[in-house]
Amino acid sequence: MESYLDTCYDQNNTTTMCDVSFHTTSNNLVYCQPGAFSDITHNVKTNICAADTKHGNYIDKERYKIMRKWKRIGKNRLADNMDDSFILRLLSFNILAQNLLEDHSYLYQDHNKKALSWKIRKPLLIQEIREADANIICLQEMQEDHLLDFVIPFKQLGYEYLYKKRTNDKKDGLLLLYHSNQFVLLDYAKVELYQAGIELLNRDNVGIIAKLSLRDNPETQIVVATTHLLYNPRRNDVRLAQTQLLLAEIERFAFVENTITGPKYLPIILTGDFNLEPFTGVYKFLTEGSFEYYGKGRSLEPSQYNSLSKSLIPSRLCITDNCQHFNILTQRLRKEGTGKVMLENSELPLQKRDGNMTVSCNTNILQQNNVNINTSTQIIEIEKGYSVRFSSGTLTHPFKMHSVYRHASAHGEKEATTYQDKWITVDYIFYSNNIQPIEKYVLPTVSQCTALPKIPNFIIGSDHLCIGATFQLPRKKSVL
Ligand code: KL2
Repeated sequence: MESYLDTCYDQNNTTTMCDVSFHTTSNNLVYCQPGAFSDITHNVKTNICAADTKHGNYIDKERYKIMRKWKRIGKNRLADNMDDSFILRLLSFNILAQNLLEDHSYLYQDHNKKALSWKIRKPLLIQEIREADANIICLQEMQEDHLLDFVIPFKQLGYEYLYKKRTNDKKDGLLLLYHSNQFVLLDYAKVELYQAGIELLNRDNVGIIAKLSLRDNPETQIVVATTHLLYNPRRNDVRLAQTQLLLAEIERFAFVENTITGPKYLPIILTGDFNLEPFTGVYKFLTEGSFEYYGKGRSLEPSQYNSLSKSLIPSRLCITDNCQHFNILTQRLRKEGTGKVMLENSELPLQKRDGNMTVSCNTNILQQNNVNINTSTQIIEIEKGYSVRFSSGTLTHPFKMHSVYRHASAHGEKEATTYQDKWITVDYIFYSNNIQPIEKYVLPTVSQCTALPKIPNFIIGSDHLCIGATFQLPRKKSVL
C-alpha cells in the first residue's frame, strides 16, 4: 500500500475533494485514498482524514476544524479604536517529543503506527501551528535534535525563538517563538527548576520567561512564560514547589514599580503543560492567589500520609512564601538596586551573566535578619510595617491570575487537552488581570474527544490538543 502521505496529504492542494475509500490496515486503522468515496456528507474540502475502525471513530480535517473554532469570550469586546490596543494571539502546544513517544510506546499500541512517525507528525504540527496565526507560540516537548529543522518555516515567517532543554539526560524542552516584526525581546530567563540537594526540586523541568515590548510602541510591554511541569500524577507537592520558583522569577521580570496601592506589574501570560487537573491544589494556588499545603498529602489533598510540613522549599533559595526573591524585594524596598537570585544554573542573557548583581545572597542575609534556616516559620520585617514569611505552610503570590479556559462547555461538559487513561485537561493559559482575553481556541468536550481516532492520528500530530487565546493588550501612550 502506498504511504499515507503520498495518497492523502498533499499540502499544495488543500481544496481537492476528499473522495476517499477506506482501507483497513493490519493495525486496525483505516485511512483514506482518493478516488472512490461516495457518502456526500464526507465530501470535504480537504484531502486529509483519519479513522479508527476499532471504535468506529472518524475525523477529517474539516470536522476537526469545526470543533476548534476561535470563539469570542464572554462579553469582552474589541476596543473601539484599535490604535489603543494591540491584538496578541498566543498558542501553546505540547507537541510530543518523538523520543518520549518511543520510550513510552506502550501508550500508543492502539494507534496507527504510521501516524506515530516524526515524518508524518512534523508537517501536521507545523500546519496546525501556522494556521492559528499566533504572534507568540509556546511549545513543550520540543526535542533538541529536531529543533533547527522544526524552526525553519517559522524563521521564514519572521519568528525568532528561545529554546530551553530540560536538564540532565532529558532530550526535549521548551520553545518560545515570537514574531520579531511585532515584538522586541527586552529580557529573558531560562529557568531550571532542578535545584541540587532539594528533594522536592530534583526533577528536570524548566521554564522560559520572556519580557517583550511592542516594536512600534516600546513602552507597551508584557511578560510571557511557559513551562512543562513534572509528570508524576501523585506529586502535586513537587509541582507546587516548581510553581513557586517559576512565579518568583516571573515576579522579578514583571515588576514595574511600587505604588501607594501596592506593586505594579506588567501584564503576564503563563502557559504550558502543568500536568495537573483543573481545580486541584496548584490550580487553586494560581487562580486564587493562596494555598495552604501544611498538613496535606503529596497530592495536596487532605491525607493521613506523607503530610507536608510547614516548610516546602528550604529558605536558602531565598524565595518567600509570597513567591518573591527575598534579596530583590529587600533591595527594591530599600531602593538599593538589584539583588541576587539564589536559583542555580538558570541561564540569563549573555550580557547579564556577570552583570550588576551587586549584593550576594546566601543564608547569611537571612541569618542577619534573624531567620532560622531550619524549618520553622519565620517572619522577617524588611521595612517598618513590611514583613515576609518563610515556611509558614501557606503559599501566596502577588498576581491575580485567571484561566482562559473554564474547562467545561456551556452545558457543563468537561473539556480535555490530552488523553492519559482518560481525557483530561493539563494544559492551561493563565493571564493576569491587567490584560483581557477576547477569544479562545475552543477545546472539544470529553465526549467529542472520545469520538476522535486515538491521538496522534493523521489529523492531530500530538497526544495533546493545542490551546490558544487572543488578548487585547492596551497600548501605552508615548510620553513626549
Ligand atoms: O503528561 V505529558 O507526558 O505532559 O504529555 O509529560 C510527560 C508525560 C512527559 C515528560 O516527562 O513524558 C511523559 N507514563 C506516561 N507518560 C510519561 C511517563 C510515564 N511513566 N513519564 C513521562 N511521561
